[in-house]
Formats: sequence, structure tokens, C-alpha cells
Amino acid sequence: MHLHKYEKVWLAFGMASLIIFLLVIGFAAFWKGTHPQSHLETIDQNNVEAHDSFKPENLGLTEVADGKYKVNMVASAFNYDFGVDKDEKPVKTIRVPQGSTVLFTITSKDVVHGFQVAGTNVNMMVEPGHISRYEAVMKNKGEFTIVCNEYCGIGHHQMFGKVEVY
Ligand SMILES: [Cu+2]
Repeated sequence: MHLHKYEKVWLAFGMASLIIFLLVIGFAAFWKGTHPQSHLETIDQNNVEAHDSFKPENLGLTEVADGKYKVNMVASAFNYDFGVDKDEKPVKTIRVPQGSTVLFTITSKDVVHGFQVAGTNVNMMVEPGHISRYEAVMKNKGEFTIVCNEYCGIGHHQMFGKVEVY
């Protein structure tokens, strides 16, 4: 079979770009740890407390095993509910040791919110009726701001919190 020179060049270009794209995806997935959030679980947005993860006493940070943590949260306009501390004050900062694995679980009571821990891989869309989960290893020390990155209304800018890795 005879192929024209330009056809060969074009085929080589096509195959090379496919390989480059696969390398980029592979690098992001296996090296940088980027993966899509779960969208498999649904929930009644008007009764999120019925779900075990979102009962008021289960909100916030819990250590599940050595170096393994989970954070349960409920987003609503315009707040992230991380539960309350021992003085009944709302928790705004999540503190975890460096190198720990943290599973973030969040849902929304009203509209679509975002949940991004700036400077980490944690970046989720929080949709009413769905449970979003993302597990991340906190590799770097520091203070990371939690922001809502989906415009959710007039108080959007008031939705924030903090993850402190020590
Ligand atoms: Cu928002």
C-alpha cells in the first residue's frame, strides 16, 4: 500500500498527539492524584440530616484510623457547616497533621455550591441531591483557604473556611 508523504506526516501527527494526551492524563491521574469526584450517591436535599454523615453530631473532623481522617460538611447559602466545637461555637478551621489522608464528604441543602481547598487537589462541585466525596493526602504544611467557587447568590463571598496542616 502506498501512502503519500503528507498522509504519513498527518498520521504521525495524529498518533503523537494521542500519545501526548494519554501521557498528560496519566500524569494528572497517577502522579498528581487528580480524579473526578463521586457522583454516585444521592440524598434528599430537604432532609440531609437523615443521612448518617450529615447528622449534626457527625459533622466536622473525625479521626477514623491512624493518619486517616474524614470531614463531613453541609453547604448552604451562605455557609459551610463543619459542626460545632465543645463551646458550641461553629467550627471554621479543620486541623490535620501533615501527610494525613482526609476524606471530604459534602452535600448541599439548597443550590449548587463549590468546595475548593485552595492550593490542594480538593475541588468539588456540591450539588443539591448529591453527595460529593474527595479523598486527598495533605502533603504540604500550611493554611489552606476553603472557598466556594460556584456563584451561589448574594452572600457567596461569605462562604469560606480553613484547612490547617501542621
Ligand atoms: Cu458560593
